[in-house]
Amino acid sequence: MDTTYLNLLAEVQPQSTWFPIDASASNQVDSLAYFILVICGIFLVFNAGLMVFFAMRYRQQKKEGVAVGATHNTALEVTWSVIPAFILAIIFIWGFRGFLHQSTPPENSYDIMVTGYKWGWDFTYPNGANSKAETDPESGKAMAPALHVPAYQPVRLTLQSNDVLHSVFIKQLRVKKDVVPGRFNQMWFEAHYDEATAEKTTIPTKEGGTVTVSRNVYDLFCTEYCGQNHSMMLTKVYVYQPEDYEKWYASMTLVDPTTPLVKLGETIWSTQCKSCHSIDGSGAANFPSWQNLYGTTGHATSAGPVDVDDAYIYESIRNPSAKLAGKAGGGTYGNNMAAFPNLTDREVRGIIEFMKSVSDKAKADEGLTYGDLNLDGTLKGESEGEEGGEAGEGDTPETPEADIPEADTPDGQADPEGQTNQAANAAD
Ligand code: HEC
Ligand SMILES: [Cu+2]
Repeated sequence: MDTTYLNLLAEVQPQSTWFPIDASASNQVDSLAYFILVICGIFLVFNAGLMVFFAMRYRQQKKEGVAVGATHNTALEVTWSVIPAFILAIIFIWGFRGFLHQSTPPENSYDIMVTGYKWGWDFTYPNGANSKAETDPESGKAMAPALHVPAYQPVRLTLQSNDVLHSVFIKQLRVKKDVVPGRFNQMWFEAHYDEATAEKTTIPTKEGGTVTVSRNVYDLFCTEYCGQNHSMMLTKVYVYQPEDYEKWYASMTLVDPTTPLVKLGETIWSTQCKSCHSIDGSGAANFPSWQNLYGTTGHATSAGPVDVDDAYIYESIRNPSAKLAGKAGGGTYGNNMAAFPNLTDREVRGIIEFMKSVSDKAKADEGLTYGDLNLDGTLKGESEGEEGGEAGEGDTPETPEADIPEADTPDGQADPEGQTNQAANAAD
């Protein structure tokens, strides 16, 4: 089972014994580190040299009795106290200035909120959008959401954790900071843009076309061991030249509040769930497929048989370990899904609607499927859908199918929220 995760790992860039390239304009670490290295080198050679020299020069040659050592030499003792004290003072002042510099984000910083969770990152940009799970540009494998930043502008990250201790480490930018539950930590950097090592890539625009951008790619690590899938938190930092960052920023899809729920759910599935959950029954040996899942009665789980309804799905997403899905041949799939605390309730609602649309059992109940809807949420066969919605209510407390056609009306918002609360209450 664990080997499945190996497929999901983003790949680490080649490592080196020396400092990785310095992509930071705000970096005050390297010079001090090299200074300390040189001081240490000088004293290593000096001390070891003296030791060898004395051992040879004053080696006992004749058996003439014990030498009488000098007990004091004031000049020598003052020298070897004052010089190191002076060097230590330089290191302290240098280091402290760097520490202050690093802990004081400039006022014109570009703000990004970072939430660490088991096991991934959520980056929220000033326009309210999040970066989505992506594909590793080097290995082509799925990877946690990445951090996208502009070059030549101070970037301030505000760090918070949804669960346990994590830590953000970007070695090329020389920054590292713990991500602590219940606390907002801050860190900042300003990145260079380096044309020579930049990659060119195309990103989709909002208008449906594509645009080419160039960017530097670095690794972003979690450096606080945070549990079984700690390594899945490895992701990338993309540093764009400023005009390209604008293009990326403009392309970010803010979730349009009028997006119909099924459509919203499909988008989330294809970006965040598809790597494990199929909707056509495939891959069921490793992960439960969503095909014909919704509406199943007596569905086997680690907590006994359940009915797959809104409450069960809500709980499976918010708290996956509560009831582990059972395999067809007996046993469970194990506790192998991370919670998705960052999905909003409306997004969870959307996933539920999408799961219904890929389940015959839900269709039989409600008479309305994803295929009956236009992409903008209106019904293809208007009258047929109305009927289906009303006639199919049955004995379940939720009748969300009837709500889909309303989702794109201005007041359609109220309904999905209500539904979600119902689901949440039922899950309690
Ligand atoms: C890393 C692989 C992985 C990813 C990605 C993943 N899941 Fe899961 N999911 C699992 C596993 C394994 C199980 C079975 C164990 C359990 O019930 O927690 C499961 C179970 C479920 C179940 C219960 C299924 C059943 O048959 O009872 C739901 C619902 C679910 N996941 C929703 C989601 C949603 C929504 C997403 C995306 C936002 C998602 N999962 C992403 C691995 C994954
Ligand atoms: Cu972590």
